[in-house]
Amino acid sequence: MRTSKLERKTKETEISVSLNLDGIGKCSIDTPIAFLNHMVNELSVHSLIDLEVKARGDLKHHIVEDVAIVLGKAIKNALGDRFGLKRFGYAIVPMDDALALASVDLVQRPYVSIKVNLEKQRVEDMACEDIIHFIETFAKNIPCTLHVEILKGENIHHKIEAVFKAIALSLREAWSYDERRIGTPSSKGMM
Ligand SMILES: [Mn+2]
Repeated sequence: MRTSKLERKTKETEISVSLNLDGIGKCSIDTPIAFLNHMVNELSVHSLIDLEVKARGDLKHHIVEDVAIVLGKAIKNALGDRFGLKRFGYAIVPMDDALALASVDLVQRPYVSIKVNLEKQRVEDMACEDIIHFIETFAKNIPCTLHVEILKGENIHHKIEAVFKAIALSLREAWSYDERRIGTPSSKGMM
């Protein structure tokens, strides 16, 4: 079982994350931001990580950023040497009118490209720029390469939710084991 626990306390926030990458998608997400809880819940359910997150802090932006850092680093710790993994994963996920694509490479070279057309500044109780910041910060702390694109859609809640589901499915694929792979899935000999 690939598990990890991580806590981070600063003058701005207090975050704790506990996870099992080889879980069943059982989660308890407790932050003061309802839409963030909803999206991190989607990440857990569709990537099948068992995940406990507790976060408190002074400002929403700080909480969003620090949850992304701690969650990303906890995944990094659980992944270990990344030997035997499929390494790549991708998904195209619909949610009613919305269609989103995510593609991930678990090589430890952080690069994030997010191509989304969000016409509104907010969704539910979050600023859209904070959602984008979450995705960026999360991927950079895993670290991995992540490309995200919203292919179409009208409803902003659907569009963002489809993105999170696509990221979850991509990660699940990428960190699953390839039975035929011995050692590191890289011609360099390291990830
Ligand atoms: Mn929803």
